[in-house]
Parts: sequence; C-alpha cells; structure tokens
Amino acid sequence: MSPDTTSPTASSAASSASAPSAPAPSAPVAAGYDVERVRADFPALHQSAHGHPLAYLDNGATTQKPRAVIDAEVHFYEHDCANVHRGVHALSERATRAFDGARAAVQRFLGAPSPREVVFVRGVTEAINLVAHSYARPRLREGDEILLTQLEHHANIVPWQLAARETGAVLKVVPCNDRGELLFEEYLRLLGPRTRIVGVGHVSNALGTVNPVRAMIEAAHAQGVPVLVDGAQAAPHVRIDVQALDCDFYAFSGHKVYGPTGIGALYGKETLLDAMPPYQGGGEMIRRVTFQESTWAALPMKFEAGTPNVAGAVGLAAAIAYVEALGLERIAAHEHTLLEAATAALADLPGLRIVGTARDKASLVSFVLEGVHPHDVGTILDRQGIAVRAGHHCAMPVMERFGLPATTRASFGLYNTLAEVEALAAGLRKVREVFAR
Ligand code: 7TS
Repeated sequence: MSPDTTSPTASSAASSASAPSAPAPSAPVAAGYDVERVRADFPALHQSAHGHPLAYLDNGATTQKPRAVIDAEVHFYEHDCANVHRGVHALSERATRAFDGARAAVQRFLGAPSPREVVFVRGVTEAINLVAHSYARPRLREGDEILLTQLEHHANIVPWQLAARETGAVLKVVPCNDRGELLFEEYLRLLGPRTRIVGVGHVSNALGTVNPVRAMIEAAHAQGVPVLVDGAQAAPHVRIDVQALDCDFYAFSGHKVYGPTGIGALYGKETLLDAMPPYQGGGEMIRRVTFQESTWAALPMKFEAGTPNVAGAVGLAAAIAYVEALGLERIAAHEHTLLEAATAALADLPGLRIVGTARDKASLVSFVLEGVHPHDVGTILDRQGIAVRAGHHCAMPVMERFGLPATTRASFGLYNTLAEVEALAAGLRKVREVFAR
C-alpha cells in the first residue's frame, strides 16, 4: 500500500495517536481512496441497528469520530488534565501547550494569518451569536439592513433577528431558484446603501447547494460591506482558505468535521475583532479588573471568557490532523462519487423527487417520496439500519420556498460507501412497498 492510501490514524498530530488500523479489504471508490481502511478507524460504524449493519447517512447533523479523536481526548484526561494559561505546574503547562497547539491547527485548517484571529467557541451557533452581538448590535441603526439568503440554517437567521429587533434594523433575503441556487442578480440588487453585513452559508444543509461565496464577498466588499460565512456544512467537504475568500468572519463546528461536540471556531479579521466589545465577561478575557472598570485581554482571549473546552480543542486538533492526512481533495472526490451514485439511484425510484439540484452541490440528497411523510420514510429506513434525518433541517424558510413541511435527507461523509448508497435505494423501495399495501 502506498503512503497515499494509508489510513491517517497513525499520522495524527494528537499526542496519543493510536496504532494504525489493521489492513482491510480495499474497495476504492475514488482513485487511491481506500474507504474500508478509513472505516476501520471509526469504532461507531461497526455496529448494527435493528439487526442490520448500520449505514450512517446523517453526517450533516453530526459525524462519527475516528479512534484518533477519541484517543486524543482520553489521553488528555488521563495525562494532561489541567486548566490552561494559569497553572505553574507540569500538567497545566502541557494542557496549555496542547490548547495553544489546537488553535494553531485550526489556524492552518482555515488558512488564517494569525492565531489571534481564531476564537474557540461551542460551534457555529455561538460564533454567529458572538458576531451578531459584538459586531452588529453596536453598529446597527434603525432601517439598517442585514442581508441573508433563503438557504440559511436558523443559526444564521435568529441571532440576526435578535440584533435587528433591538436596533430597528431589518433582514433582507436573497431568494433562490427551483434548483436551490441563489439568484446572484437579486443579491447584487439587494446589496444596498443600508446593508451593514451579509451572512451566507457556504454550503446549504437542507439542499447541499454550494454558494458562490467568493463572488458574493467581492461584491459586498465593493460596497464596503463585511461578510460572515457559515461554514458548518463546508468544513467537512471543501478546503477553506479565509485569505483567498477574503471573508470577514468564518465559522465552523468541530463535530461536523469528525471532531468532538461543543467545540468550534470563529475566524475574524483582526481589525474587526479588535474593534469589537467582548461577548461574555469573566475570567480569562480580562487584563485588569477593579470594581470601577475592567480592561480586556488581547485577542483572541477577549472573546474566550471562562475555562475553555480544552479536551474538545485537543480532540478537534486530532480531527483536523485526520482529515488533512486523508486529504480534503480526496475526501471531496470520494464524496462526489457517492453523491452522483445516490442521485442516479434515487432518480430511478418512482414517486421520488430530489429537492435541491444545484449544479454545484455537496454530498447530500434531500428528497420527498410521494404519499409518504418524510418522518415515516426516516423511520422505515431506520428499521433497516439506515440513519438519515427527516424534518425541516432547522431551515424552515427553505422548506417554505419549496412548499414542503419537511424532507428526508441522506448526507454522506468520508467513510460512506457505494454499498450504503445501494442500501439506501433498496430501503426506499421497501418504504414504497410498505405504503403500497
Ligand atoms: N449552520 C449550518 C449550515 C448547519 O448545517 C448547522 C447545523 C448549523 C449552522 C449549526 O451548527 P451547530 O454546530 O452550532 O449546531 N446543522 C444541522 C443539520 O443539518 N442537522 O442537524 C444539525
């Protein structure tokens, strides 16, 4: 086996990288991509659900974790557990080194120029709340506009709504076409003299649309408007380079990139973060405190009040090392093969309609099956060991755009196989049989 096809487990940057997984029969989908070997790194995949081998196709909600991530967290708790940036003892020094190292890993992952521009948060939801609170609120005036798109997850709607309610600002929304692609002309038309910030998802969680964020940022900057990119669904599939994008803010969640829950990061341009007031007050984020007034710590600590999720950060660094060792381009190629196979297999099923057919699409299929509620589809698939999500996907405005209360969504990750795509199609044929009775 060439180094190129080696499972990344052993090369993880985590201090506790586990032994390489045992070689498994190879079943390459994309050239040089040994998916069976990759699967061997994920303990949770090797179980059955309702008596069937698990086909985990709910990666848009969260991903399973490779052994390297689990081991990194266990190693931290077994050896290095201490608070950071305060102890003078050996454990605290190790914990601090691991935590700072994790920030450097995130900085590299995002292509950020400086670790000062990387703020650890719980995830995308907290990142957007931080920006809406600390960047937008102090600047917004009555009649100012926040420009979003019809494809946004609630996490990129509600924080702005809260800021708008308090300031008298209004939300403007870029519509999409029947394929689920943003109408760029409409975007340009809506970018007006009152637009104060643009918030856009890099990839839609409900439809899979990859949005033209680079062009959107360029157009916004031409008018002096900053842009926040919600990268929750992009980070697992697309190589991110915040400098090439020139975005002002970029957010992602660790748990969707094969890392732990409760940890993610907000990238923000230093000049913007510097000018923003703190989001939360407490320890870690101050320079000096008196009862009269306090002064703030330097970036990024100003935005990290309290004891951070140190173990989560260590796990996230291991996850980043894992996907980078595998290669984001190779992951994307593998997932594209799965997307094409799923699109073709589902197109063959009578009464099934795929919702979201953008030309540039990430690896998920959202669909409705005539005469069957999406929740029933999800439940019958679950009985066959196939995990999907059914519902509005926390993107109610998109559902409304397509006149649907819900869809069923299968979202693929780096460990999914063509056999699982076939299982999904077979499972859906079974759903039709059940409802034909
Ligand atoms: N933005 C997008 C585009 C998302 O898909 C999600 C989560 C979030 C923000 C929020 O991320 P969090 O980590 O802060 O919760 N999306 C989904 C999903 O599609 N199914 O479950 C969660």
